[in-house]
Amino acid sequence: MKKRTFLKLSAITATGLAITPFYYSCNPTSSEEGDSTPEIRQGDFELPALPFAVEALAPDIDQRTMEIHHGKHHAGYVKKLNAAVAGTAYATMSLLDIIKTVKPDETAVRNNGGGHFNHTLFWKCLTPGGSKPGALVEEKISKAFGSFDQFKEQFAAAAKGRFGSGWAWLNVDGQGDLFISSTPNQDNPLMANVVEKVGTPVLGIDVWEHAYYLNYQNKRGDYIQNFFNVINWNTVEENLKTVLG
Ligand code: MN3
Repeated sequence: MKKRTFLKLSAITATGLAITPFYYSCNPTSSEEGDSTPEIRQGDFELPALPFAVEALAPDIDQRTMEIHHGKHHAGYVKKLNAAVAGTAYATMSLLDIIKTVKPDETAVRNNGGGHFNHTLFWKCLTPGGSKPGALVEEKISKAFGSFDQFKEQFAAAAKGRFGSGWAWLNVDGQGDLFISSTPNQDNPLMANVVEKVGTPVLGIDVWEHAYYLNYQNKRGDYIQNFFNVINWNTVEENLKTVLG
């Protein structure tokens, strides 16, 4: 099979900028090439480039944090994921399928596959200066939470309340409605064999200390509040559309 052919699946936004819907980009094996030849990959996942400059989110997320978070932490998950899948059935699967399939005791694939997936989603959910929620996001948030303020309050509470390291998520459930959840470590709501409630995340916040400690130290609540300044709601809208089909 060829290297991932993301561009084929690109969408054109209202601004004319080509972007790749997150869930398509995670699923390279779903291309129309029809290549069903089993092939044992040695793990060819790659660290995606940031969609903005490392300093572009400052002061909400500072440059040094971004450099280490992307260049060291995320890079580390990719490297360890490639090592973990080498020679296994996971080596021929898309990242999305790996996440959906992984079992609780498959620790290396669970932690590093989750780490790669979660951070790839996370970068796409950020943009300098933030953007405004789209029509579909507004409609779905209003239906699920009553108002945007109530959503914000509940999302922030989930992020703040996660003990230790983990993530808070805005997800789509099986009925196409939104719900908030939180997962420990690098788990995420798509891990059907791992989580209590399965969903498809369209927005996530990393609350590991490596995501904020250099700038915020112990003040996780301040980091969460400022995260709302840099959310890329265009990505969330695209994710939502892709998930709802
Ligand atoms: Mn992280």
